[in-house]
Amino acid sequence: MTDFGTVCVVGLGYIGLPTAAVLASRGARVVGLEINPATVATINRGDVHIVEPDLDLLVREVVESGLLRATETPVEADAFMIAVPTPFADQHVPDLSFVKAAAAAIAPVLKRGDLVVLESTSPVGATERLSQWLASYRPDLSFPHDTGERSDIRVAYCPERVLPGNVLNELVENDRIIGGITQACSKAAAALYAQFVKGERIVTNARTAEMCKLAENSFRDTNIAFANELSIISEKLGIDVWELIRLANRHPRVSILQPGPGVGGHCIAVDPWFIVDSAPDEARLIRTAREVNDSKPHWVLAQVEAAIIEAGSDRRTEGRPTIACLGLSFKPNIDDLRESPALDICQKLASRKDCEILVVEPHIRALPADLAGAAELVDVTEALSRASIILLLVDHTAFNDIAVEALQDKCLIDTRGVLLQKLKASGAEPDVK
Ligand code: SAJ
Repeated sequence: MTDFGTVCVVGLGYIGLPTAAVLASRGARVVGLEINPATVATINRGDVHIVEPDLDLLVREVVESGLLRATETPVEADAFMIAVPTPFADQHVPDLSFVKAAAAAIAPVLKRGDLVVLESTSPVGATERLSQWLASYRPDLSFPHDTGERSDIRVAYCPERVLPGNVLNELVENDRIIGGITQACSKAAAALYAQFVKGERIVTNARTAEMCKLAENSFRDTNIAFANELSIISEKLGIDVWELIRLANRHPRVSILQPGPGVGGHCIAVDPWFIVDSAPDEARLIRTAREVNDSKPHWVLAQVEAAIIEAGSDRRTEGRPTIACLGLSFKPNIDDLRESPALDICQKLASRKDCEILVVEPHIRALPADLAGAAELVDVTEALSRASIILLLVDHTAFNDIAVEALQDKCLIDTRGVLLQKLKASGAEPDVK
């Protein structure tokens, strides 16, 4: 049982809903505050509006047991966990309007002794601003940015760090970084997370916790950028980048990540910009990594362009060449198309008039609206039999079954190296871009 009688989770999205459900499954009384009425209705029926393994079962269980309910109306609680979007606006400037709106929503129901935790990925200083916003809405209460350890309300930052596709497991098992504005704030937040986190709860200050989250995703972005840059250099120098990375990684202190068509998702391609915005002159490597990763889809498109030109002068293709795009999602074995470089590449190809586009994406049933009509969703067998250019964009496990024979006489552009390695292992001399 939790020490916090009622916990209010603000924002029932990819992070808020699993967090609310896991907390409720540990016996806490949880109220989910959500602005979208359709989401509120869905959850109160015991259903889910997002795809995440086993989340549907857990939500049904805790809604049926009465421990989780969703509402559009703020209610009193002992702890508030804010998990709302923090996108960036023009010029990559962080947009904290959803956090501010969350503060405005919960401020009227705050009472002395309450804890407010921000989980959304945020620029350094956001937790203090949250405290200031709350104080401006509730001048009758004291807040930690102003009165320190004696504050009526405790405010802390605790970033989510779960991997989409493995959220329920990582929510419980991962270590958590907890940064209170004061030590009393950290202590209160650590007690809340002790209710459902088995991983270690490590306490620091709010600014370090905010930067820690940004540093984690920037670390990954920078390392992927290194792999992507290597792939471009290797192509120029006639080297197989996949073999190169495999060999370099045999060094005991080298661990290069994998190149791809670019970096997608709503975290790694976004969060580094929060650091760049805070320290534009200093964050040189972080900015360049972003630019390298953002430019990778254009490099892939240039390769396709070259293949189309070649196909035009090739007797294998009559009329418009047919291109099979394998994969649309932002990473393997999921259905999430948000900020997907594969989707971006397919959209640009589909807008061309000089080729026919087939899309294979085993995790969706219909193409997104802007591709429907301009491309055709087919299965892998049909794609391989109709296309002369095969463009592998996502390393879905399902594509491992593609037979080497099916690639004969095809032009292969393999952004993940999966089919290329298979062809090389078979001894075939691949026709690759
Ligand atoms: N990618 C590569 N090469 C690689 C690894 C990844 O091109 O070697 C690409 C993927 O294909 C994808 C993108 O990077 O397009 C991001 O995928 P990911 O699996 O690296 O990360 P996300 O965005 O699903 O989740 C990340 C995680 N952060 C880290 O691993 C540091 C997760 O723990 C965070 O909670 C999440 O961001 C978040 O919400 O911030």
